[in-house]
Amino acid sequence: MRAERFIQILGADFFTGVPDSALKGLCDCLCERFGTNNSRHLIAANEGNCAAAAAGHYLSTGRVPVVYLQNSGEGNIINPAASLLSPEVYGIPVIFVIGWRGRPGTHDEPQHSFQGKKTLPLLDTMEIPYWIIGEETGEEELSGIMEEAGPLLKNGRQVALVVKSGALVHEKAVYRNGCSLTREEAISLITEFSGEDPVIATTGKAGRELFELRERSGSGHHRDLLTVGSMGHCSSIALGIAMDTSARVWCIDGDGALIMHMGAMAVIGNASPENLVHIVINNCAHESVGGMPTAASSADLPAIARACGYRRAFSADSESSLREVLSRAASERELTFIEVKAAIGSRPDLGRPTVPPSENKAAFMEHLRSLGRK
Ligand SMILES: Cc1ncc(C[n+]2csc(CCOP(=O)(O)OP(=O)(O)O)c2C)c(N)n1
Repeated sequence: MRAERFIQILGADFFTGVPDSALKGLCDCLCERFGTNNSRHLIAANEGNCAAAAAGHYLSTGRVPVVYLQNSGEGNIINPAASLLSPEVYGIPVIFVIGWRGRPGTHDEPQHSFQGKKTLPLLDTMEIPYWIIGEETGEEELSGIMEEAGPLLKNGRQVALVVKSGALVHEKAVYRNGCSLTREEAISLITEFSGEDPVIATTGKAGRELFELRERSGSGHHRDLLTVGSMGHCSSIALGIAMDTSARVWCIDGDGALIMHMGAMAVIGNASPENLVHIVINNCAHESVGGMPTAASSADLPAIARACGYRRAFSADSESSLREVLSRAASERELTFIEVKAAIGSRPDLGRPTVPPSENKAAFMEHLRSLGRK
């Protein structure tokens, strides 16, 4: 179905979400039609924030909002769904549109397969009725679903449309930001300076690029934890490691992920491990799922880091400036934040990690042991 028609049939005037590759057609259509971060369309920090913003919209307009998310974000909506939206609390109607990665019977990455199996059972547990939308779902069928959903929404219930990959189509949007350094070039430079130190990469293509760089150089994968899922948490994983390990720990974050759980920065700054280097590849986009904008374009990330207690915070936008700050980070021991202003994009032939997460974990732990504890 055309995403445009899907939006019309839902009949909402407010959409908020975190972008998803399975919902790319819908995300591109919303960005093109409404822009972002205004009263019609908000790309929020995380899916829980979307549920809350949707509640705000309902409270002020009485109109039913739409929250879109990848099923990875289901966990993030559980708390507001249970303690804010629930008919047993405020009873706020919301239409969830959930991209279904890891759908049973299809092949997907390990971080999606368990969540894929639990997508519908979680909705059952939350007493949220759902309908499945596939390529075969026509406009009439969707209109029928919305008619069925109407009385539930009127009674302050939430409903979900669980969307199979590619069911909603739209012309592919291209997102640009004027930067030239690529994420892959930045990661390659980081590995020049990180040597044998552990590297924690964020969810999405950053980890895939790191994996391929190590493949190409034949240097093995034992230094790297790829954080294939758990978006927004790589800096907290790095914090947990840095507090125990004597080696310098390099965290390669993304701006979308950083913003998703930005509260971690306050805790990292407060704990201030002297051996942590927190690098954010800032392309102002959720590049891994299509390039839709994040809120980073209006945020001064190094200033936020400094305000949170990071001892040093830098910004680099070229190979030479990045080299300079990486060399400082590698030679001094102080909690350091580095923003790398990067282009939106990646190689079309970028592969996926061929080492399963369990093997990655075992080799990584062995490597950490060899580096010694604090
Ligand atoms: C909780 C959760 N929500 C959404 C996703 C889908 N997702 C995977 S990567 C990604 C974009 C990450 O953006 P950013 O951190 O800026 O890194 P970039 O892709 O730009 O390198 C998203 C939204 C996810 N994996 N988990």
